[in-house]
Amino acid sequence: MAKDNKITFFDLTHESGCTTSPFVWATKYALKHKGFDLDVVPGGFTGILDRTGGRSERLPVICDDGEYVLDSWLIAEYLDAKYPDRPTLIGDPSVKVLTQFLETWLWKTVVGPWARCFAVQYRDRCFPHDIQYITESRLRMWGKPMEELIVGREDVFPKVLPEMELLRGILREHKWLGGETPNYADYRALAVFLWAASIADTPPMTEDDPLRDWIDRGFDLYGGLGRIPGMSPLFGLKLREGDPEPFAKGPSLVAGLVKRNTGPASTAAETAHITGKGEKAPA
Ligand SMILES: N[C@@H](CCC(=O)N[C@@H](CS)C(=O)NCC(=O)O)C(=O)O
Repeated sequence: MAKDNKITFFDLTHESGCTTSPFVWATKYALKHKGFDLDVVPGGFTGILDRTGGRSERLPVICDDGEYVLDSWLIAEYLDAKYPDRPTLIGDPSVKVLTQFLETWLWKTVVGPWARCFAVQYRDRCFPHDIQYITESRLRMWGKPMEELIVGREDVFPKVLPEMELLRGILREHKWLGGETPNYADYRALAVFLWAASIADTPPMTEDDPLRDWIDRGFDLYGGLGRIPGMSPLFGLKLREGDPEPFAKGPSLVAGLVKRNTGPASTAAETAHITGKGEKAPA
């Protein structure tokens, strides 16, 4: 049982102190959601095995009154199982499955391209003693030197934005992925943007991106957990002529996905449109 309401949290940060890993960010939020204070063990990429007493080469790791738990998902499940009386992170098992689906999509559409766009900053913001390890390990991971990965990134940023439309569509209809209040699905998805803000030397999203509201509310949670010094702005990308529309200006998803059928009045506009008896597409 957490002593003095504190859980030891092994962080993974840049020299700025900003947490750099989406997995670690999600865990930070999970601990706060459960109402714990964090006893932070700071550090970067090298020395993880030493810091965790030989228990892990990867972070996050937590230690709850002597009990070590490794892996972000296992930590979230541990917290729900051990502290069922505190706010739930995952709850129904389907939340885990659906969140993993969402996250896999988000990593493919956003994390992958942005990791390449920000590869140089990801290295340069590391602690000096981490730079050689990150340079060599990420060359093996990504297959190219960082300076080569970022070539042409000005063409990549505008292409990523329309790909996020599915997330925008859902968050137009719901305050949080968790519904009225955030849950672990929000933290897993927000972690992508928190990670990006830890390494973005140029904003990857436009000022008026509809995701901004959810992202801002997420960064503000728990006393501004995502607002620590060293985080970079995400919004401010200037589009060039010929770049794709960054987000849908009207309804973004097939109406049937987001509209509730409450009888003919609710589907009248759509029916008029698809039967050719109306001019306009339904709002
Ligand atoms: N499945 C693990 C993945 C953890 C992981 O890969 N963490 C990375 C940070 S993104 C790490 O610790 N990397 C250390 C390294 O690259 O040496 C989890 O969900 O916690």
